Amino acid sequence: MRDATPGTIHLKDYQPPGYLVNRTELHFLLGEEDTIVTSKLHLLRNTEGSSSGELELDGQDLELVEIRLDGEILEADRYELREASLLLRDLPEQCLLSCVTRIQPQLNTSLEGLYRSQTMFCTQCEAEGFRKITYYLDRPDVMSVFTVTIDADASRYPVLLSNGNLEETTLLPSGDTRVVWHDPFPKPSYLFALVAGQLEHVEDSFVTCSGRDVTLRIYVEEKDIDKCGHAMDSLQRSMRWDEERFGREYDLDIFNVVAVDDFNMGAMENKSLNIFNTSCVLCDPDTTTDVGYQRVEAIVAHEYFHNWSGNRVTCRDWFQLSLKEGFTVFRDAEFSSDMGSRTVKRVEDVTLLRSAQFAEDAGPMAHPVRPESYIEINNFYTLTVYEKGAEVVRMIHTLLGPDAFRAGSDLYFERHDGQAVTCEDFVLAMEEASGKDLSQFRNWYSQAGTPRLAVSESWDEDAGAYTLSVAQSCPPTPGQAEKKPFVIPLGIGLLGDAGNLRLQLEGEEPDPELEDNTHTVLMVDQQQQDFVFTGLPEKPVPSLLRGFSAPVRLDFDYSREDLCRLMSGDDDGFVRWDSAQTLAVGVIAEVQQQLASGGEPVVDPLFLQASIQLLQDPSLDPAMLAEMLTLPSENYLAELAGEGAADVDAIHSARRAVQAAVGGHCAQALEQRYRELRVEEAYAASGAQIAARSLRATCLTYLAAAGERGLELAQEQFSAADNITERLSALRVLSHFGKRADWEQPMEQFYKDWGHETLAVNQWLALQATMPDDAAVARVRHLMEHPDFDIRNPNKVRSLVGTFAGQNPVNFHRADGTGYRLLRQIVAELNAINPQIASRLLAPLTKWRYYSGRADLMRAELEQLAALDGLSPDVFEVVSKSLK
Ligand code: B3K
Ligand code: ZN
Repeated sequence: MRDATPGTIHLKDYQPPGYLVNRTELHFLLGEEDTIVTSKLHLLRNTEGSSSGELELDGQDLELVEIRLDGEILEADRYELREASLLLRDLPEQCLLSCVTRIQPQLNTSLEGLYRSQTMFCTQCEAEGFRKITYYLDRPDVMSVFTVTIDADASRYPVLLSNGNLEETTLLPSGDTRVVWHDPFPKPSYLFALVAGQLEHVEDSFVTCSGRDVTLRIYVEEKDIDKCGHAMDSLQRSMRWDEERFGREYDLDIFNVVAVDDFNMGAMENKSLNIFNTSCVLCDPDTTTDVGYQRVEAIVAHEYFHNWSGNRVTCRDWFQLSLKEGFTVFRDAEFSSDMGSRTVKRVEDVTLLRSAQFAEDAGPMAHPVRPESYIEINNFYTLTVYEKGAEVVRMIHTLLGPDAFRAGSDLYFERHDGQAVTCEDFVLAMEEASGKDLSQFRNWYSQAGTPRLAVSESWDEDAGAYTLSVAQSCPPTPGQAEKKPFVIPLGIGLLGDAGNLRLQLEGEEPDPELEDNTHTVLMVDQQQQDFVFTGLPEKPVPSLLRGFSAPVRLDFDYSREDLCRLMSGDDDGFVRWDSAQTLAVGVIAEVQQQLASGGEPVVDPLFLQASIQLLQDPSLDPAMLAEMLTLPSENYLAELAGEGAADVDAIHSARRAVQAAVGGHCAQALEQRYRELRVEEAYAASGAQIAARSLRATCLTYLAAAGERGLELAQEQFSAADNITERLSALRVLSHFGKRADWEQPMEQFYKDWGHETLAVNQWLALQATMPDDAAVARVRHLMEHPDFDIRNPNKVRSLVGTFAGQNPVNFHRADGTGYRLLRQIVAELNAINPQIASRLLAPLTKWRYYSGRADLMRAELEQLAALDGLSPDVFEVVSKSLK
């Protein structure tokens, strides 16, 4: 909590630590009222740090019971207790510092440090939670070998876990059990973990490429023991994939995963003891949707991959967060692409990037992939650091090619194993292994904002020459008015009447070796560049930004006919989807104008025809077709409208009108696909079944937008479904397009049937939070009083309030301001309970500059938050930067 204005931490002020902690011995006495933590830190002065004997250990909300130096009690005048640290002076070069602290995990609602989740103890230390456990050099560049002893009442806490290997289990005279865990790999404190509770586990194994047998365990509450199969399979697949694709072998004999209900994010990669939010590990057809199954696979993989990209090689400081997160997201995206459909995965990632990361990059919290300053590091676990960071790694992969990229990755891991390093070290390894110069490319790490490419064409019929002129720019972001040009790999092809044309760039020798010369990647590295293609038989349609080769916005003035050609005929799956999106954006904008001038909406027949053609194209994978038919989201349309111009009601009505027109025009084809794709077999989270259900849900949405038939089919689907995916997609259609009489009974029925399953209830809350009807705000308030709602549980808060603010634009942005007020009130309450969640929840209010006619209302709520007593640094940072 804040007394004075929280300070800003700057990358430029980085200093190596004055001391290193060679070994860390921790002893925990877990109790119901108090937990006593005794630490023994084997300290050694750092030759690279400043040479004074001064040491400032981080510590927060701790009660210091005793402190000793080399066995002798330290008198109070030998140290200074500060608000968030313990200062020691005149320390020898080498010493043993022991501290006894008392903490109360049962009162820790921030879910950072050691805390209680239901009946168990668990930890979350990244980024700076360890300092809530004991005084320590709580920074990632201090790596230490940990030995952890836990004493606890075995009847309450039969399972006692920490990192590394279990060395000893003893029964103490007090009746408590004592366990000792030792982790041989030096690690920073943020990777420390402890779990104690009444847990069951499933066990399997994995034989590594060098033949070592690894025991794999997933610990859960007894009631969830049947929901671990998918996560276990995903873990084994991830381990194999990381060996094959990145040459990374697992390094201990045991790998544990624990599921906890109260968790601030998805999961945490603590060394050999990953802790997961239950929502990101448990899977069952009645509680987990298809998307949920895919997410579990991706998150299990992500956390596992951190064992190398994050744990063995970690970050020097938190400004380097993307070093581990961007790289690991890139790795998990590659894994998911290899496990399923590469194009669909790419489309999903781009959808997230465009609708949310681009908005972040255009908002008051915009920051580079490697930020230069922060007030609260927890505010920087962002889409920019994760998703844009992964795009930056992907561009390096594109620029180097797969082999040189792998060589760079091998070099990086080999050179820096056991070290805490920087993004610069990663780029250097990539440069050295490939011989490529990435000097200018580094701008992606230091400059915020989404670059814009304005592309135009000219055609010289006589010469058969086609010129693409590319201009790049990047809007100003906080603290960065001017930007230097980026290196932007621009994947392209040229589409002719009979398919993609052979490419010959002026001034380049034709490459006879090249089998596929219909695709190339242009290097855009200046503000303005021309690329001339020669020897063309006809004026082509350019297929631009293939595979979404760079995280940029691209403008090209396509005719609708050309977009239809790309949509049906281009070789690149991403461009096919993107052309459908661009077409839809134009059609929706046109309808929005018609409605604004009081006219009847007329949807371009070309668009309706294109939709029919897509539906009848047997060559398209149903999952891809579902993506192509899905209209751009209201959030994305608002983002495209730009600052001061987003009119959520008009966007909603126009999008609805287009849905209804497509649904009406294509009714027969939609119903036919809907019927054909019905899955007869029992539920399986297989690619084929997931694709079928996804396209069926898309068809059902259009049919319901157009009239009663869709609602009838949705009622049937709801009753017949053997899985939550189809139950929820039916309920969504009924509650978004039907009348109260259509959805009320099934909504109640769902709760009657699945009210005992927390994860199902969370999705039921989330669905109701998205309903576009007039009663939405009242409904959300009512559900906040529901016995299943708990403000202390982040999953509940995210499901109900986060979903409302983020995915119900017409109601969040109501002209009467009640949506904003609701969010402000819960953020104010959460500020005192769980600042991390409070600050995250706040994001939709920070976009006030976008919403026409609403900016004052939104600002007023932010101002009220700014005036709150005891504002946490987390909320303070977001509110103050948003109001600037
Ligand atoms: N590294 C954690 C995130 C920690 C967030 C702390 N506020 C999970 C992940 O990215 O894998
Ligand atoms: Zn991560």
